[in-house]
Amino acid sequence: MKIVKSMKRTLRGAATTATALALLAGPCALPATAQTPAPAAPAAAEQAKRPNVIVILVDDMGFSDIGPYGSEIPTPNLDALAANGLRFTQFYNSARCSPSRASLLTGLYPHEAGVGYLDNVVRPDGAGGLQGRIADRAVTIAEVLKPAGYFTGMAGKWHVGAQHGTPPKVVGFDRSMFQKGGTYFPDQPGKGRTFVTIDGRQVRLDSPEVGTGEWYASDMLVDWTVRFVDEAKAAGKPFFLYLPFTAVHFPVMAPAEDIAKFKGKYMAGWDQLRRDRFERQKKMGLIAADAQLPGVLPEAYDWDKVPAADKERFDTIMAVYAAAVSRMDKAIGTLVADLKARGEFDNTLILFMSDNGGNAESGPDGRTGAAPWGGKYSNVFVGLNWATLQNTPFRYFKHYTEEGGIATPLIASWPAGIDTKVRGTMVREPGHLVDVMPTLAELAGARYPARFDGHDIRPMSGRSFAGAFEGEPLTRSVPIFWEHEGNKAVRDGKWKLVAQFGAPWQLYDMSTDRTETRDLAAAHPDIAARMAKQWDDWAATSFVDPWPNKIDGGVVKGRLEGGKAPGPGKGKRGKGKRKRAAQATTGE
Ligand SMILES: [Ca+2]
Repeated sequence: MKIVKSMKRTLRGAATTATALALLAGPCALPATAQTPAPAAPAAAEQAKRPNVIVILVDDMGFSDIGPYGSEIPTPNLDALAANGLRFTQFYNSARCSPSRASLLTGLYPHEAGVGYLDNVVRPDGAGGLQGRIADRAVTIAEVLKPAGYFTGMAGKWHVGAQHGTPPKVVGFDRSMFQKGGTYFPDQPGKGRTFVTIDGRQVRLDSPEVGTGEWYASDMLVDWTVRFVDEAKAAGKPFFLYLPFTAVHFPVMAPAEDIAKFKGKYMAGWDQLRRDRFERQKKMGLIAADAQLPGVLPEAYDWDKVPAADKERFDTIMAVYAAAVSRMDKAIGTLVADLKARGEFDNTLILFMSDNGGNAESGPDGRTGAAPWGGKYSNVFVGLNWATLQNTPFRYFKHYTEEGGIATPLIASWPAGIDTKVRGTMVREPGHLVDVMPTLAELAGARYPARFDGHDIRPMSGRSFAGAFEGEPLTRSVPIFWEHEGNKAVRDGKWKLVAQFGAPWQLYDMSTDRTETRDLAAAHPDIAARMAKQWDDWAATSFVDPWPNKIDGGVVKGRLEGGKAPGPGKGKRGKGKRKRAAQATTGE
């Protein structure tokens, strides 16, 4: 705790000065050249106590898919981390894979970081918000912590511009092992899936160098992470490790014996299971007792009207997904056990998050591909109905800026650093991925630079949440912003303004209506106008260009509706490489 207090003196103590505001807040208020204060060098004894950090990012997992957030899927290892750490009730991502990852890694909003869309989309003129790579005006957490003496490593899905010049090796990671998203097994077929990249070197996916035997990705990635822990210890350094899991992105896969454990458990149907999750969330205090569960979209199916054979198909789809969540939790248990065996668990800050909400792509029917579903040749997409369950109690999905698209669990575990008086409690102030950089820079005693590698660096857009570890209230001087595919939102205190592409703004009072059921835009036009201007000003200064066309994000009418059964295995993934944002449909 000494180190936290020491850093707080130097960083938060300066928060009343203009320069420190650039460090802790201000996405666009100050020029990129604003000088940020360097914290005083911690004393040697305090240096030794700086935490190790492991940032775990799960892919396409909904808000309520783990036990601490109301799931029926057993996740005992995450339960334990939450019970002894902190749960954030209003933490946000940026609605989609690449944008969220860029934001998490840089402490900037996606467009500021150069990755306002998936990293295969690059604007011809290059320098704005769609560069398909981490922009020169950004630095990664690895680049900030490494000069402070940290060992840096990552294992998992990268998805922020390896093909455009920013693989992990180039942006501060001492060691890296990355692969295409959705890679679960060593001999899984698929374009771009035949190799992994280890420290910049392409290695066959089924090479023993990647993992031995018929590995499953969650286990294999934890093995790599623990290897990096050992390398850091051998070097006598604290570590920053980034663990972006394959799980639970499409094509969802899991070992057959795990899928078998969940078969039949989803025959209760999405409607009942959603109500069950909602009741658990209210009971645990995650959601207000008087919260309203929003109605489902008109594209969703009424479970009671689904034919029996289709119910079995849907049950299997969700069993595959539940198995993938369960195995991800089991792998986290292995990670925790290995950290404990090395005496490193107590002083390791573990953060657990999802990069976007549950995914409705493929519409209400979902997809299955070749049997056995969940096996290496299959192509399971959960679809809109199960995604609605996954995002309980919120509406909409990955791609969208309603709460279902952007709300993520955040679990923080750090036995040596989180005060005993707050362990097991919930942090209720809003936060965003942009807050991770300032938090880690503070705890590591690292300096966020004003210039790096010959370029001016934008001030961080977030603020540290380290105070929460001591039970301090968290304040925020500027709103939180979103834009993805023309879907947009602003969160300013208790108010949230949100709109889908081409639709009018809606206004919600999140203090009384977190589930966005009562639009107050007409009742408070002054507040809506003020926040719309906040968004416009932010977009104008944050490289956010107007988006050209509507993307459905999986909210489409299914084939089952109207009496026609879904196909046995519409095996095709989303359309191939998109060269232009205007052609984009679905993707990682
Ligand atoms: Ca994702």
